[in-house]
Amino acid sequence: MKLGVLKRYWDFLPTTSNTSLITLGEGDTPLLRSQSLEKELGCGELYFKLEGCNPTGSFKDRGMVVAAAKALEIGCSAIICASTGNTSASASAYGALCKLDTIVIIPSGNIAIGKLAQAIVYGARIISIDGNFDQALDIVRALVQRYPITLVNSLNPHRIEGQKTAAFEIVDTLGDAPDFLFIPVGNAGNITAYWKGFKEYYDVGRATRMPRMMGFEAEGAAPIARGRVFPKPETIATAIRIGNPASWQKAETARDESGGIIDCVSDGEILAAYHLLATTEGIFGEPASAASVAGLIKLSRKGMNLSKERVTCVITGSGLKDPDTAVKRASPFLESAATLDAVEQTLGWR
Ligand code: AN7
Repeated sequence: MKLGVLKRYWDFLPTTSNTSLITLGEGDTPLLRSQSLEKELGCGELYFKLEGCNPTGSFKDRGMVVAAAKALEIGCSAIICASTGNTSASASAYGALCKLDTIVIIPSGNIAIGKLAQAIVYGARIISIDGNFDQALDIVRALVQRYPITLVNSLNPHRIEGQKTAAFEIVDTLGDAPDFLFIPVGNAGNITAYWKGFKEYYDVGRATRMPRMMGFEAEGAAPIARGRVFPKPETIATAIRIGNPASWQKAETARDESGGIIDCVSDGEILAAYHLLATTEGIFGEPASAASVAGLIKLSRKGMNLSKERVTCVITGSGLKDPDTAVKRASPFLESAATLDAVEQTLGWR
């Protein structure tokens, strides 16, 4: 049975005797050994942490379960977030579970259809703004100053607490921390959370080392990599279409303390990695998730030697969230009359 993040890591989380043990079955996601890229790139060991296997299809559930439990604990009856999609899907699900009024503010036209479907079906109040994620987050930050409503973006420290459990799981599964962790970066909460998790496990002796944190933004939305705000971020990976990340400084700290980097990858590199992951490993991550793999491919092509290293790539969300990107990029269908003969001919088998 799935324990859920709160029960499994209770002692490492900001829990009290008044914290409800809610769960939708988040956490305990697969860590898969690569079947092809590992050899192709010459990695010592390569693993994928499949966060798309969480209940709403992304890593956000780990943090949201803690944020929702803490909102319940203080008697708050409403939660709010800005989102590029996955946070809104997760907030809506846990909001429904906890009977909280859930408000999500999303950038119009730039959220994958599956994520929007989730917020709709879970019953959130959805406000689509004519602006981007950064503007939505500014509005949400102002609203929570004025009204008694809990912010459930990763500015809420309980989100980070919950998300750090993914690092715990990697160490629990491998027996120690990997040498490198490759991870997509958008609002920079997740890289912050992983680093916190790896440090905490190291501090209590559950790991003998800590990984280098290798964060990757999209080239058109690369504020940390480029060292400047992107007022008009653009990328096909709408989940990480963020120009002024809330956890900017913390992500730099994770990078610097770990001896890692925060770099960026182009949309072309993201899509190539997205297809490669699906066609060679059987893993369907969403475009933003593929930024971690695109980053690994980029560094390996530049000559980085990983032959003695243990590498983990975080696949942050499910590819099913964004069917439009999948279908748009597909090669044209083969068309055929509805007969056995015609299909055989179309296949070139007769
Ligand atoms: C699949 O849902 O920001 O660096 O509002 O959905 O912690 O922001 C999503 C981010 C990576 C980046 N992969 O994580 C949101 C949102 C996927 C994501 C990220 C997101 P952060």
